[in-house]
Amino acid sequence: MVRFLQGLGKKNRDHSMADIDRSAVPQHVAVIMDGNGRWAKKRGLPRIAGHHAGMKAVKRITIAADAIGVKALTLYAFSTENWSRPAEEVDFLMRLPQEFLKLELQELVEKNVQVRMTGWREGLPEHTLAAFDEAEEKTKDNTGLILNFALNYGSRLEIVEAVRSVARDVESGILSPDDISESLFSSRLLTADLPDPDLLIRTSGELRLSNFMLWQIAYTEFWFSSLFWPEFSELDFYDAIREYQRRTRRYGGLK
Ligand code: V07
Repeated sequence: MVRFLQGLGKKNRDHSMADIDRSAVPQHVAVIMDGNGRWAKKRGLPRIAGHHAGMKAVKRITIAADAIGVKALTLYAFSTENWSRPAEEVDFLMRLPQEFLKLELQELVEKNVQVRMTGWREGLPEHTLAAFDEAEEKTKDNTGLILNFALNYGSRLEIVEAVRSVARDVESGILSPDDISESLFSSRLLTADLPDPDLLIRTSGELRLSNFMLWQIAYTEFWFSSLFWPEFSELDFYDAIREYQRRTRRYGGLK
């Protein structure tokens, strides 16, 4: 029954890209790609099969975001908390950047996409970093969509590190406490070179932030989907975009 309804829904949304207002596309969309393990369990598959299917959704949503002119897409791929998962699962996850880039890097280069990472390099395996470094190098001059992977990222630690960096400058006399402003603090975060997200999407029905961009989401619109990440389609993405546009439309008149 659920399948049947989803199928119908898709049919009805066939032209959902057509009514997106291209002059009001969110600049930065951030996504918590949740539900890969549960998607696999539902099908009697191992969790890693869910992570693999999740990679296909990464490709789909990257193309969908690029197609409507989103400037930056941040995907939460691995949190600082995810290290507590079984070693076998962590090892598999750490090979996904390589696998994804082996399949997709050429097309990303051709599509003028710039690949970036938000997170700590320390702790990531050498092979993961090497794959990412190659992608970053090959796309560094691209001027299209910024495809930003949050990898080994956690927001509280990011904030603590920013506080440390400001405190060091105060201690050494470079800064006075009166110089500390919102924009100065933002400039010490890992996301200093990105605008704050305009829209945050979380899949799989969980209604939490899970230590993701706590400072940056102060004014962000939230969109929660009950779909598991591997089944999240470009049509679902465009639903989120249209709802974002509906919510923000009145600002022009009322702000
Ligand atoms: C990962 C697939 C998507 C669902 C969420 C968890 C599993 C793509 C990447 C990736 C990362 C960096 C990069 C290129 C690709 C990735 C991890 C997990 C750790 F430069 N998907 N994906 N990285 N999953």
